[in-house]
Amino acid sequence: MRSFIFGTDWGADCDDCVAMRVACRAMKKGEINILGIGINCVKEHAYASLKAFLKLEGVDIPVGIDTRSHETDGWTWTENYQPRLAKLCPELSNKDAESAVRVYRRAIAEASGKVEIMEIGFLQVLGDLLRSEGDDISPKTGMELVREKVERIWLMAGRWDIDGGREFNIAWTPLTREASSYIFDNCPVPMVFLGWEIGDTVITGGNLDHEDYLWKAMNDHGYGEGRSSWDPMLVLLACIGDPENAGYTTVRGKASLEVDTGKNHFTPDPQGPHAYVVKNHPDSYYADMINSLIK
Ligand SMILES: [Ca+2]
Repeated sequence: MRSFIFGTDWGADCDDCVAMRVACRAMKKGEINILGIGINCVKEHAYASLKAFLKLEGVDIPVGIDTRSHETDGWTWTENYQPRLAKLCPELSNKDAESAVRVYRRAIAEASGKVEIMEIGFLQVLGDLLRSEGDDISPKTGMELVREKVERIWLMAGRWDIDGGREFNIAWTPLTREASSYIFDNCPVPMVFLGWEIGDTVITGGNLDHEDYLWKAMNDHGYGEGRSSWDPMLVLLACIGDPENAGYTTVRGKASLEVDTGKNHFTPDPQGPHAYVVKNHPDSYYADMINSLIK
């Protein structure tokens, strides 16, 4: 079975909740294993609300957080769906969470085989992982662990339909801009990007029963009618594991990012370490698939 580490800016938007359900359902069906989750956007109830969501989904996965991630460019961090979920785990707070980098290092070091990473949020935890030194978990550096054990990284990141696009996950905060640029230039394993332009017009979640806690989370965030599917499309692509089978064509090359502006660029190259996906089907094809998986 394929094993994953899963990064999320849980709380920044509600498509992460839809994506989390797609991932949890795949895990419950025995299609994938999720070894650890890292939250790279930390609000007051981040840890408790995600642990509650996982409990409701019927899975138990180690969760770490990045305590620096509140340092942003004037973002108003509203709580939206987290307080309602956090009430289900009142004994938990962010102080109970380990650092996301430690969760990742342990998951990779202890994995019996290869690991893949799916990321639907900011990239500073992945950057910190790559630059981590040996510790009590493993004498190996993060770069060594990733090179030896990580097979591929799947990212909802970038805007690839226009040169110089700026996309939230890699452009919004100084932390993620610096980390994204570093990762694009130094990550030793292949990366597959699902860009902003792919999921924006694919709307999912509006079909859910109004008693479903996933629908309540989406409604708390202001999207009871459904939300763009940036993150669930990335998770579904990663779970299927083959872009062609998931309904995409890929463009190979090398991604780069301007640290000061957050503008992304892509140089096509058939041998490049990166690829972004392009849709082969109308939006309804992907929306129907996700809506049936989360129902
Ligand atoms: Ca996200």
